[in-house]
This record gives sequence, C-alpha cells and structure tokens, in this order.
Amino acid sequence: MRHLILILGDQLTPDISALREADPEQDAIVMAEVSDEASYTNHHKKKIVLLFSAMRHFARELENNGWTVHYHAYDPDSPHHSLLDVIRERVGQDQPEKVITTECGEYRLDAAIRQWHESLNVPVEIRPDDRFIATKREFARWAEGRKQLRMEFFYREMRRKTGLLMTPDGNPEGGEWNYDADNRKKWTGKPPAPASFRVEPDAITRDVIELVDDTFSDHFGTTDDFHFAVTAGDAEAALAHFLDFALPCFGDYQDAMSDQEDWLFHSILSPYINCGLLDPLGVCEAAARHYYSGQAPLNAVEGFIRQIIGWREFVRGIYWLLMPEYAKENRLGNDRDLPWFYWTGETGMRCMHKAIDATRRNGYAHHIQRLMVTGNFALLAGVKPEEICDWYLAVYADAYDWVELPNTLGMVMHADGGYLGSKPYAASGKYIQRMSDYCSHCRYNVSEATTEDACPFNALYWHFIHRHRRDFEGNPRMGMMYRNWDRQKPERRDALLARAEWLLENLNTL
Ligand code: FAD
Ligand code: DLZ
Ligand code: SF4
Repeated sequence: MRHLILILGDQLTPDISALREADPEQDAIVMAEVSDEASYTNHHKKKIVLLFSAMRHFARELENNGWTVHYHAYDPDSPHHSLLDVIRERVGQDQPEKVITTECGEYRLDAAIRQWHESLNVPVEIRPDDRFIATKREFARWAEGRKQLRMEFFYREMRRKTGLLMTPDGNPEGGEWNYDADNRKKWTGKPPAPASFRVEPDAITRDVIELVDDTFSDHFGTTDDFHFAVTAGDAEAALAHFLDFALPCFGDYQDAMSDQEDWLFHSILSPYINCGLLDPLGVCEAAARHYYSGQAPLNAVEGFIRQIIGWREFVRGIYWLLMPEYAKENRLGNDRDLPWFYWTGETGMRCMHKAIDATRRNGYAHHIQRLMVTGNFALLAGVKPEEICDWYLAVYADAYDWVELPNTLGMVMHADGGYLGSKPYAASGKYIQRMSDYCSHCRYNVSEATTEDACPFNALYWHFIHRHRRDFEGNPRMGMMYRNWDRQKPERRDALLARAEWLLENLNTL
C-alpha cells in the first residue's frame, strides 16, 4: 500500500484535503469509532449516534466509489481505545509509505496526532483543513496588534473575501453591513414556526442507536426520537427545508425564545456543518440566492450569513490563536461548582428548565437559550469556566472544542478578560421576560428581586455588577449599570445582595 488516509468523525466531506490526489488503487482509508473519542467528555447520546451513523454512511459511500475503507466499528471489548491504536495496527499490517490526514479541529487531538510519527515510524502528513473561509494564518494576521478583537470588523473582511451580499461596486447589499437591530422581535405564536426537519432512522442508524443505548447508557441525554440527517443528501434536504420554511423569519425572531417551541426559526444546521456533511460557504451562497430571488428579506439572510462567515470563523480563529492557554483562563476568578440541575433540568426556574430539558431531549438548544439563559445563569452565579465549558462540550450535537470553548469561555463567561466581546452578556430576568413567555409559566416572579419568590436572575444580576465593580466600572458600555446600582437606596442594595448571597448558597435548590 502507498498511503493510509485517516478520516476523522468530523471530516465527512468527500473532497476533504486528505483525499486529494489519492488513488483508490494504491491507497486505503481508515475510519474508527473508538472509546477515547466517544468518551473524552460525557457526549450527548444523540451526538454519538449522529457521528457514528454519519461515519458509517460516509464509509459506505466511499466503498461504493471504489475505495478500500478499513472501518473500525465501536466494540466495547476492543483492545483499541484510541485512534492511534487503530492506526498503529494498520500501519503494522499494511506498511504504508506514509499516513495522511487533514488537521484535526480540536487542540487535544491535534497535538497528539502531531506526535504520531514518532511512535509509528512512518511520516504523518497533516494537511490544512480548507473547509473554512479564513485560514488560521489569515486570522492571525488580521488579529495582529489588536488589543481586543471585534467580530464585526472581521466579518466585513469575510464579506469582502467571499463577495456574499456585496454589490458589484464593493458595498454591502442594502447599504448596511449588519441588520441586527431589526432582529429582536418577541415571538407570540405567529407566524407559526415550521415543523422541524426529520429523517427517520434507517437500518444503519437503528443499529447505532442500539449500540449507544447499550454502551453509553450513562451518557447525557436520550436517543429517543432521533431524527437528524446522517448523510450529505439528507443534510442538503435539511438546508432546503430551512431556506424554504424558516429563513424568511430567521432575522425577526433570531433572539426570541418560546415555552412551547424548541426550534423556532433556527436552521439546526450546525451539527451537519461541523461534521462536514454541509459546506459552510455553500450554505451561505444558498441563503444569498434566496435573498436575490425575493424569497427571504435582507435582515434574515444577512443575519444568517453573519453567524457563519462572521461568528463561526471568528471563534475558530481565536481558538487557534490562543490555545492551549486559552482553555485555562478564569479572569473573573469564578470558583463555584456547576449546579447539578444542569444535568437533570430539575429546577423551578422555567427558562432554565425548558432550555436544559430541550438540550437533554434534542442535543440542541438555540443560541439565545445557550447565551442568555444557561450561559447567563452560569456567569451570574460565578461558575468555574472549566465546568461550564465541559457541560457545553458534552450536551450539544454540534459541540467541538474549537467552537464551544470561545463561545462559552469568551462570549458567555467573559473569562478571557473581554478579548472576544466588549462586555459580558449579563442580564436580569427582565431580558428573558422581554424575549420569551417563560416567566408566565414560572414559579418565580420576574417583577420581584428580593422576595422569597423573586426571580433568581434579578438579585444575581446586581450581585454580579457589584462584585465585579473593579472589572467593569471603567467599561463605557457598563457605566449606566453602575449608575443605576449606585442610585438605588442603600437598604435596597443590601436586600438585593442578601437575597443573592442566599441564592448562591442554595443554587442546587432553585
Ligand atoms: P442558527 O441560529 O440557525 O445559525 C446558523 C449557523 O451559524 C449555525 O448553524 C452555526 O454554524 C453558525 N453560528 C451561529 N452562531 C454561532 C456562534 N456563536 N459561533 C459559531 N457558529 C455560530 N455552535 C456550535 O456549532 N458548536 C458549539 O459547540 C457551540 N457552543 C456554544 C456554546 C455557547 C455557550 C454559546 C452561547 C453558543 C454556542 N454555539 C455553538 C453557537 C450557536 O449557539 C450554535 O451554533 C447554534 O445555536 C446552532 O444552531 P443552528 O444551527 O440552529 O444555528
Ligand atoms: C466527537 C467524536 C466522537 C463522539 N467519536 C469519534 C470517533 O469515534 N472517531 C472519530 O474519528 N472522531 C470522533 N469524534 C470527533 C473527534 O473526537 C474530534 O472531536 C474531532 O475530530 C475534532 O475535530
Ligand atoms: Fe426565568 Fe426568572 Fe422568568 Fe422564571 S421568572 S422564567 S427564572 S427569568
């Protein structure tokens, strides 16, 4: 054999760089389901089903196209626990001239693969992952010399680079770069949210569901009602479903939350984009076509494209710029354990219960639930960044360290000192009330802050403002909050702090 080509679980893209110039006559492919990857965090059961089933479908497609694929299916009794174990055995049997792979998305595994040549005694060629708009080097060059990085300016570069929603004379379509201000409507049930896209599990997926139920029964979540796409064809159908039925309202209700609806007008495409079943640029081009053909308004299409060529690329750039030190940051000095209800959803706080319960059932919660409910609570409660990051890495079907970490540690927890965002997204219950109908189903009273039944977010918010005065008082975007705090009567401030202290002591009972 000439080359042994390793394809990882999130590299399910037919033209992945490792496969370029490869020859099915001389080269062979390795794919492996292994315990080290399936268990390095408490992955949601649906995430494992998605990846194993998508890997198996991808391997079958490669075989149909004439490739030899050595597929290591998961076996709890296998002596091969790691990808290296599997590769080592194949290298021993096939004696390839070299191993080829595309660079891994996570620092943990990437660092390990970069050492493999030492123990394998064959060269390991690691090719760039060019499924992103910006290369790592391009991002580093853009970031150089900037004290703080702002997504908006990077996003404009990506708009220019891709030409997405740009006029022929180089201006942003509609005259503005960003229509976020139009994207803050509360959803009151109308227009109705589209039914979520569903694929019924085929025989391969059903086998994997059985495997996961048997072998990963202690992992978070459930396999019940698994309906994710597991092939590129079905992921394309999921994209078409989003474009036709949800994109037109995506902008208006991007920040909305609902007690009744899990998915609203979101795309639910991140699990597919992140494992390679969908191409991010292709997704954006398809959305742009819907704008030009008059099927979706500009605020929706721009908002959607910004999430992908803006935020997604931006967080990846930050991850590779700052790892591995980034993962250890804790600039707000948080030391509280993650409350247990994050794993059970058993809390009287309706917004938290609904977000966590949807997460448990679906391996999914939309961005505002992640940022302004579960994230906001962890920020206000001063949870250790490491623990909340591990939670987010475990519980979502789209979670990979490179995208989860900057979102959680940087955007939510502000643990990087504001490198990623100019101010923390801390908010009281008022924000949740404005953007959702949760509060009317809650045992707590969102209009109260100090009483026994008062919404916990309220007093915790002021405690956060008070305890981090030194961190944020000088921040021009936070000045008004400090003026509001200082304006309150001393008795009121004392009562708020006392209530917050009690809440912090009793988090697990809320
Ligand atoms: P939509 O709302 O339809 O957005 C469209 C696409 O934009 C998404 O599919 C995704 O590819 C991209 N996108 C949107 N927001 C972001 C963002 N902030 N960062 C990166 N890409 C973005 N996203 C992940 O893909 N994996 C994660 O592990 C992850 N962890 C997160 C943790 C926290 C604490 C927060 C606040 C956000 C996290 N996000 C993560 C970002 C975002 O919440 C999800 O991408 C989004 O909810 C996925 O659902 P969707 O496909 O319906 O997205
Ligand atoms: C997330 C995941 C899981 C659950 N299982 C596997 C696996 O068995 N084999 C594999 O090749 N990859 C898996 N992955 C993805 C990797 O752990 C890792 O997160 C990505 O390759 C990082 O980019
Ligand atoms: Fe959440 Fe507070 Fe509203 Fe209850 S009252 S749903 S805890 S914001």
